[in-house]
Amino acid sequence: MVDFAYVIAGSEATGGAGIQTDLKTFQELGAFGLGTITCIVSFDPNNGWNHRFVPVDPQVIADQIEAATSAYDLDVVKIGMLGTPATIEVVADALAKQSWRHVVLDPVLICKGQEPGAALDTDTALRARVLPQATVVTPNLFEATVLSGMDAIETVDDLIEAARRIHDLGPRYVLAKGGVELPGDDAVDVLFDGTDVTVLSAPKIGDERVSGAGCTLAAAVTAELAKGATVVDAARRAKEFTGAAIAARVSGHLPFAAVRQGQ
Ligand code: PXL
Repeated sequence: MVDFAYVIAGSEATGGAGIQTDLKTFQELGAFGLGTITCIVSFDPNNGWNHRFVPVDPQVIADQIEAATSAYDLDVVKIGMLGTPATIEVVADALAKQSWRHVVLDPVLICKGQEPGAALDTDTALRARVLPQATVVTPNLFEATVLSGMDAIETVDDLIEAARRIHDLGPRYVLAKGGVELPGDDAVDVLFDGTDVTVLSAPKIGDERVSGAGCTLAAAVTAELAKGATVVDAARRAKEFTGAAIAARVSGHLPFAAVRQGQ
């Protein structure tokens, strides 16, 4: 049997995040990966490595999704960076055309090179069109703060409260990630299924954010779900896989390190 893991996300030209990371993760975890590109991010080495962001034409996104979903009977998809309300529209419409066993949403709200206000537009459109179709959503601390409407998330209890509030927006499972920014020695994630809270904890690896960690976690959840795991098992395995990818991180000329899968 072939376990298909499909991703709809942006390209990040240095290979540390985005769809490149998603496909590497799928490959390492033994799923057949295929992907649809929504936007192209090229960091600018001559301008503080800021993001240069170019959305793909909505019709070209629709064409890619048509090709992928016509080629195979896909039932598990990860949604990564969408970037604009127009992209969110076309992806949400395409998702609604078939039923999915799992839609894993990494709610990437903004990248640095986008106009101010883009996070707000993206937040509004994601909330209205994609979150209700998601079965699993994986916000980081910033995204959990925005999506929950809380003033701040400073403790594990706050993170649990944010997960509860985001659950009310429609997704079946919320996997909220504390990351390095939530105070404490451990990187804590909380999984809320509408009834039970599962706290996943592992010692922090360094105290700097590593590019692509969030992409890797959501992609690993997607691959494990594609292979038939339950959401709680998928979340546990994904956290382990992401920790290993953070530990094996690579550094180059960028001001941050990037995850390396499967070392
Ligand atoms: O890590 C978030 C992310 C997701 N997708 C793309 C990105 C980034 C961050 O740079 O460029 C395409």
